[in-house]
Amino acid sequence: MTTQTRSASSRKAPATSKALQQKILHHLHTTQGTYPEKASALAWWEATAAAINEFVMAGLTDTQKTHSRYDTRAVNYLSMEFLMGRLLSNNLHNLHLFETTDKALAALGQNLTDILEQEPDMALGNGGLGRLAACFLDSLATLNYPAVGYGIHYEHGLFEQHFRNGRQIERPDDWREYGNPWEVCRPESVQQIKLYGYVETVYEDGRARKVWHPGRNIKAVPWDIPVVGYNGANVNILRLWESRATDFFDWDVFNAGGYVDAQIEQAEAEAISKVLYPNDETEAGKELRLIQQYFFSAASLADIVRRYQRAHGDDWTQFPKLVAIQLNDTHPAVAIPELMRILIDDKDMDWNHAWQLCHQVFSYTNHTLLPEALEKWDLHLFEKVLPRHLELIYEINHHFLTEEVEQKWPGDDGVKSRLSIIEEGARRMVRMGHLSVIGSHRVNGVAEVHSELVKSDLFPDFHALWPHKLTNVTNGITPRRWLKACNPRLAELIDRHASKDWPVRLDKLQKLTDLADDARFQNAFMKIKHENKEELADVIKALTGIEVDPGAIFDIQIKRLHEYKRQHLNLLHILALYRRLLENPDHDMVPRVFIFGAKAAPGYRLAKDIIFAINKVADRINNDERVGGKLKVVMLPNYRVSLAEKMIPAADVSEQISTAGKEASGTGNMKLALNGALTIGTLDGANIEIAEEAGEDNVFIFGLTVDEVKALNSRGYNPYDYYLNDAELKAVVDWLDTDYFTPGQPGALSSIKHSLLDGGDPFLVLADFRSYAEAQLKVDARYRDRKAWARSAIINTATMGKFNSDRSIQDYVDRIWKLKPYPRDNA
Ligand code: GLS
Repeated sequence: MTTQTRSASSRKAPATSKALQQKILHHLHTTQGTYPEKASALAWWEATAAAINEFVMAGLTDTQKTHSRYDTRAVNYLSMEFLMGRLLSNNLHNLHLFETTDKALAALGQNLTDILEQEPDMALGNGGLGRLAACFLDSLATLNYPAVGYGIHYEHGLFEQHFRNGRQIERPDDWREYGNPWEVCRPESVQQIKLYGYVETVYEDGRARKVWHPGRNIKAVPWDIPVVGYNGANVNILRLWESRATDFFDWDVFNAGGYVDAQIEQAEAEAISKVLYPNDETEAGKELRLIQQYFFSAASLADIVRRYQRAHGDDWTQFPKLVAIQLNDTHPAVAIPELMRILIDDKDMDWNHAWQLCHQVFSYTNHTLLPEALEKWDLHLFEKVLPRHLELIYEINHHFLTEEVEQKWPGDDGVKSRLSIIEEGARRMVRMGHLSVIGSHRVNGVAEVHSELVKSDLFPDFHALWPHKLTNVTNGITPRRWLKACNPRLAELIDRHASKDWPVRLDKLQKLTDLADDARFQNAFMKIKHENKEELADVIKALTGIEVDPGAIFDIQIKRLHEYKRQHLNLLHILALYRRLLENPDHDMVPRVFIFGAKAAPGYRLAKDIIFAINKVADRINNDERVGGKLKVVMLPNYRVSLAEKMIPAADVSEQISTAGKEASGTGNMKLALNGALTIGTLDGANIEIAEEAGEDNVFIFGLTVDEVKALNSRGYNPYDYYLNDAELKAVVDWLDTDYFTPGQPGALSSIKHSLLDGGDPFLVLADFRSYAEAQLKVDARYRDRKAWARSAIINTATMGKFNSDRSIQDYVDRIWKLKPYPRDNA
């Protein structure tokens, strides 16, 4: 990506390029111990990061002083995942140091764009949920809200994806292998975490007390990553916990010759923060996963309580005034009984007082309706790992059922069993969703339609009980990373035609709608899109060897691979186009490149088969001269944040084709539309709100609605009804059963056909196929009318203001967190 076109900053850089040059050289010498003629690209990156860190750390210190001086109320955002991506480019943009650094490095004979490529992605998340957490941290800092992100310092983030003969191969991701210049270890804030063991009841002064005798102690070591707000705003922290053994190394065993045994405890303890579970929206169901959840929740709570008590001692009256805790999904739900344990067992508080505090501080975000993603823990497992917490959960449940539920529905056992935290059955389970709703004062979904479904389908009884508890906060994305930094040409065009403060006031892009019909603006807008496509074409060539024509429509589907997201619907349509071209080489269509990026959970067979199918179909089509260059298919390996930053600015079409009612929100849909892609999508998640903002004329909506999906399912869906009545659909589904795409291996792609027919097609791919194919014809027709396309693309960019994550954060602040902004002193 060229750097000369970076948009002019609206605020002055805090250093000249000369001064920065000196700093970089200084760090090259003194922290890297090398010199320009010898330094590797990695050393230049480290030295540049160290130079920039001087500004970051100064901002962090000022922010922390300000927070402590005003004793600020803060939100503590507990999340198992933070998908931060790379930090250097983002920090440079947020500090208005991008151009200065570019110049400084150029004067040193270095290229900033190449240096930025040295940074490994911080991939401590799976997909949307983790990236949302990262966008929220950016917005919280930008808006000067006191906030701490709490998560896990995974040694290995999301696996690296490679393809071997078209199949996904996973390799560990070693993002910190050579250190991480952004993080600071804080040994002074280490916490001890207890696990296993048993609970004893002791009687003191006629009172029963519970004493937990843990079977294991683990050390939680915090690493702080500064989060730099835009425009020199606050610098907050993301605190990530790493697990270590309490007794690091058993000298006695070692000396007695047990070299390996001496390290067992260490290995077991370190396993907790070793890997991120690579499941998106599926429950891992593993003891280790439960321990991970408790480990980081308990460490974070201990830290929150420690910070509070440092200022307020045993005066708990201020606690709910100063502390808000957001549970990002149910993963940290065990924080609720943990806070009860701290207050009751450690601080000697009575139940009602403790529960009152608890309930005031917690709130919970639901991110999915998929049943397999709604966490439930086997009660016996829970009891083994967290015996005291299970007792506390029983007690929370007892109070809830006998006081609240009984009062509302006297004598109704049916409602009690539906609402109980404990699910009865052959295997008794602890329902983490119920615990989260009961322990929180607010619960939110992540897009309008999703929040309505949370009320009506997921938690209807809770909604009847507490009509004001459930609310909506539509997701958002940070325009700093997802437009200003990743699409500098478009950012600069916007700087010139809308107001310069659009990176913080994204609603101001609306002004561009006035230019949607202006031929010169259209040309400028489409020229940028074309240049971005040329750059992506280079990336595609470099990563896959495939040559694509930037004049073709770039049609992009990037997201985790999951049946509900329906990459296979996209694939069936590609097969239909291929077939049309084979039947009639003159078939008239605008050349199209279908580009995918997706990782599949390693244990999700069908998802991996779909990746294989896409790769095999791509091989065949890309090497078939008969299609005359009208159709190409590309699956880019190792989709991640930094690759998304290259793909999104180059997209013409954004594929958002989930089964209605399944995608809670989506955020890739927002990023692509903001960068001028036209959505082809179902009325699902935030697509609905995108269509409202952009206008139905500027998106291509198809398929069954949420209500139609429900109606079809309750009538009894039979995929054969569609398969047998649509010759083209039947032909492409059957094609998957031949060896056309896998020569010599008939049946290699049959699992997809099987899932669509005998497997019952749970995500209604066949039901939506025809309407999808028709919508794709409209895409083709619109693209032929260059002016109409440009107009729609501009309107998409212009109308995405609502999806600024600053707006989401402001909604959280107004409806849930009630924070006040505190710009740092000395800013
Ligand atoms: C997810 C949803 O699937 C997405 O629709 C949503 O945009 C995201 C953030 O709210 O959360 N839930 C989940 O478990 N993973 C997600 O990406």
